Amino acid sequence: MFLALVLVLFFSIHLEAQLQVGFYSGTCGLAEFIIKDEVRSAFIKDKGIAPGLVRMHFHDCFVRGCDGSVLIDSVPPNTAEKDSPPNNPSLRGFEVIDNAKSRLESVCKGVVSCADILAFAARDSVEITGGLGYDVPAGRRDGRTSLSSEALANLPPPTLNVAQLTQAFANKGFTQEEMVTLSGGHTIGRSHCTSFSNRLYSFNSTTSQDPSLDPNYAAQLKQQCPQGSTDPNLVVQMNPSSPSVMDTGYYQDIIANRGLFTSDQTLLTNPATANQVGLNVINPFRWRSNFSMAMVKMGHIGVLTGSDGEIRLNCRKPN
Ligand code: HEM
Ligand SMILES: *[C@@H]1O[C@H](CO)[C@@H](O)[C@H](O)[C@H]1NC(C)=O
Ligand SMILES: CC(=O)N[C@H]1CO[C@H](CO)[C@@H](O)[C@@H]1O
Repeated sequence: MFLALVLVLFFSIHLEAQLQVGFYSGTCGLAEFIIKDEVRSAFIKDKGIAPGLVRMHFHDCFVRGCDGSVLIDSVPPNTAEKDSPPNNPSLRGFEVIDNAKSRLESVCKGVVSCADILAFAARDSVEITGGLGYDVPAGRRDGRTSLSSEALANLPPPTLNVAQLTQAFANKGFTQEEMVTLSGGHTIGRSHCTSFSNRLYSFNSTTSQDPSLDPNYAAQLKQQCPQGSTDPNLVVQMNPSSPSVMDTGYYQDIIANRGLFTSDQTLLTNPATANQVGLNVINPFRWRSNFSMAMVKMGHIGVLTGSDGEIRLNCRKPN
């Protein structure tokens, strides 16, 4: 009887294992401050750190949940998430996480998970680029597995149409509305030419340039991304009018047929998503608060809590 009670208690606690705002207040009170400080000083040197960390959190959460798996280095023969095509060479900001982690290890050893550091750093990046700050529920623990194949299978490619995007986000528990909201992350940052050059040069067998792309913007992109360029490092800014500001410029771009990816411009092809794009343009406050709420929700995907997983000592390798 007692054993049964213990089991019931164990499982109910286990099921309710949740993240908590202020999780480290008793065990590492300076954690959030230290992370914010590292994000700030990195951002001063390189504005690209902010979009890099926002995207990194997304790529962590969509693959095996927010368990810091995106941070693990490949160890042959395993190819880790970070070395799969959606992440390499485009993902950036790993050093910020490493620097925060080493400071945290020196003040409170083995306490703050890498998955939480990334969640806090993404929030700080939203804030530092002018987005609405939000409390980050914490208590994630780190996973021990990172597989390139899972990044490929779970991260939506930029060629998806609105139905496919809706499905990809539904697979992670999001509504179509939340998908549109989160896509607004593309209001900051950059893209490699390789992520959209098909729209400029090889759209389909009869049409080389995507007709849904504003021809003037296409011409500009062609200058920045010459056909047949062998330089895999060529990049362009997303939302060129304000690439470092968390505003609704992304949605304005879409309305002007200047969404960079097929997956951006496609939001105009469905009545419900097009309507939402328009609402976000008209009411930037709506998007700002929706975005922060959706980021909090994203941070809950598939988290390890309680005694699951571990607190990695080095974010690049399981203990
Ligand atoms: C809706 C499906 C999505 C697709 C298909 C997609 C695809 C992409 C691609 C192809 C890039 C450019 C990578 C490169 O070539 O450098 C990119 C960049 C970026 N994405 Fe997404 N993404 C999506 C959703 C999101 C979400 C949900 C967020 C965050 C909330 C996000 C945040 C970013 C940011 C901030 C960048 C710029 C990264 C940098 O400057 O380093 N994306 N995305
Ligand atoms: C190529 O794209 C154009 C413009 O969207 C379209 O009219 C045409 O039918 C497409 N051709 C093929 C072969 O898919
Ligand atoms: C997904 C989401 O949170 N949508 C909300 C965005 O903001 C509007 C207005 O503030 C709400 O009505 C939506 O539910």
